[in-house]
Amino acid sequence: MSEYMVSVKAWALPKSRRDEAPHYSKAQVATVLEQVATLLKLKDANPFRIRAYENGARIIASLDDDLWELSQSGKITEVKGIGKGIAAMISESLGEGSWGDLQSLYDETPAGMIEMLAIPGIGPKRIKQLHDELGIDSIAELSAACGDDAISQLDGFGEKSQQKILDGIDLLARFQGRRRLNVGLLYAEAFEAMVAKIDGVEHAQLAGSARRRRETIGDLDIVAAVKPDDVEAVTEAILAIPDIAEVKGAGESKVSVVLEASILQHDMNLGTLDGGVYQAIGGDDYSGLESSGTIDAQVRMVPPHVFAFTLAYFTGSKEHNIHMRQLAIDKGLRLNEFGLIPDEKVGELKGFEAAEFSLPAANEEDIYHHLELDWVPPELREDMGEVDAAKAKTLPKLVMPTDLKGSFHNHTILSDGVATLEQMAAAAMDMDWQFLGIADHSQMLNIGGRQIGADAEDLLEQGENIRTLNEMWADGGKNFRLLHGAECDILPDGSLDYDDEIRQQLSHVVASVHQLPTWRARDEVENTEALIKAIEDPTCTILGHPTGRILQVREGYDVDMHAVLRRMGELNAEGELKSVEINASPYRLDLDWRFCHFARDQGVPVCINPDAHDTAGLRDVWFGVQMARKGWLEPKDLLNCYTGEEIESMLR
Ligand code: DGT
Ligand code: CA
Ligand code: ZN
Repeated sequence: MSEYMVSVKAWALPKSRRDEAPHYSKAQVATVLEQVATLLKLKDANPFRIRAYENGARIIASLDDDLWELSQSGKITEVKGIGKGIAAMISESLGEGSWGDLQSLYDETPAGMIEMLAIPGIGPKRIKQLHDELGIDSIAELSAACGDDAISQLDGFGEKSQQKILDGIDLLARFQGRRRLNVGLLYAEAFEAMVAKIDGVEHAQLAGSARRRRETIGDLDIVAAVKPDDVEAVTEAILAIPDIAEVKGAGESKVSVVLEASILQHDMNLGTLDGGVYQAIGGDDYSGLESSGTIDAQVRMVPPHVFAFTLAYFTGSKEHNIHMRQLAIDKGLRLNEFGLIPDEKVGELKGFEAAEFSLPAANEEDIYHHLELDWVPPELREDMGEVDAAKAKTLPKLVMPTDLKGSFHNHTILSDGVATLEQMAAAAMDMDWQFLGIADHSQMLNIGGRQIGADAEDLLEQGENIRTLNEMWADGGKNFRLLHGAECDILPDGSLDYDDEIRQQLSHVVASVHQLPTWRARDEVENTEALIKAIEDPTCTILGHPTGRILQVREGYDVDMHAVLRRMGELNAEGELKSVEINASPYRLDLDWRFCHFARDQGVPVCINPDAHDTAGLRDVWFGVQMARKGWLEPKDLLNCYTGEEIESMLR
């Protein structure tokens, strides 16, 4: 049974954050109507009443006209589907900020029943039944009842629905807490832009783990430069942002809020996912959670001359900060979020008062220079050697997205992609790439009993098509080529899918494990042996998503990655080309960035692969670049940064 802690925000009627009417937005009114309909369902209320609120929510949400104007002119009752009662309620809420007698409806519903609504696959009707028959009032109680096998005994439930509920609780628990980098950054960029354009905010910048490009994000940290006299007004303006679901705190210099998905302006598009990833994350249930999710965010307001220090401090990491602070102490300086302060000047003074004596810093560079360090890119601030390298002036010149000239592992309609060769090639040319590696799944691959991979015959035909296209581009003087590879399954014994003679006809082979259950059931020794056997196959060029992890869903299988990378290093030293992939899908980011450094030191070239399943998916390389940067890699360490011609001659 589930050991996860689950805590979902209960519902509350919005409180007006404005001094004057209209007190709420159309979206807020629609949300309340929808919530009321659900609360009424939890009470088993009159179906006509429920329907009235449901319809009302839908109509208001899709209304073109200004709701406040309609309400003031009294025309709101003329809107088809909006009854007198609901119209009056809307007018009251917009005009006066209050919600009539709805508060009691919210109050009388146990918070735990509302929390249970967040579990995928269980609705108000069943929650009411669980409440009435077993007295279940919270997710914790529901989880326990499943563990006691009590749910499967209920009328209308069974083993299957009990398991589905458990899976749903699991999914919800995993989903909470941290969000993947791609999602965290969507919220971060939207919120940062809104804060930055508030009057009185001189500039605002994202800090924290999102700025350091960690693979998952706990909460967002924004630092804003605001003159002390403006702090109150800026605080008010932040709190008036309509996409704030909840205000957790608003102090003198800090605002803590929960952001709603509506801040993203448009629906979150998960794109075409790898079939395996899609299944692993929980399919449509997950998509639903993802696009309705929230994230915590903090804004810290500081006077402009302190901004750089606060930005550096809240960028972290904590470990990097501690190392920096120690360096400062060695120089008789005190480093904190307010300044870099000579000890002898401040004595007992603290905080802003002490900071008046700080050395000046117009930007982060100045802070690092005061300590005789080169500026450290945020991605490197993990206390993994960057402070020493900054002192020795040996920090790497990190790869940038524009350094990439192509990638090696992408899918088309031949396996589970949705775009043709021509479409994928056009998208790659749009990115100014010189080459695009096609690597569709091999024949073995099944997902849910359906063959996803390409038969050998079809694969060879794809090769013909690629040759024709390449000739056309060459004749037209276009510096672009498709590389004909395949993503060959690594079988449990380490051998590769397809016959040798088929693989020998390809420009490159991405060897990947997909039969995760088998590998996860085995120990590290067996898995390491099998992976080494796979990379030793003369046709193997790239080790694809080396551990099979899916972020926030499952760990990879046990494997001694150091041993695998060492062996790959030996093979490269012998003149073979064996590269390890950073799979850039934000669900994977595998090879983990923590191993990049080691791979490079072994002489193993790394490649960043979007593993794209549609044309938009090619843009995922950006996340791979972020991980390569976190892993200290420079263009010369990455196969992607060679020219198309160089790659052609390396692969042949
Ligand atoms: P997250 O939110 O869990 O993804 O990770 P961060 O790195 O954003 O951590 P968070 O939000 O707790 O704090 C933001 C930064 O503030 C953190 O990276 C470093 C700094 N910080 C927080 N607490 C401490 C502390 O106790 N000591 C020091 N030196 N720095 C801290
Ligand atoms: Ca954070
Ligand atoms: Zn793939």
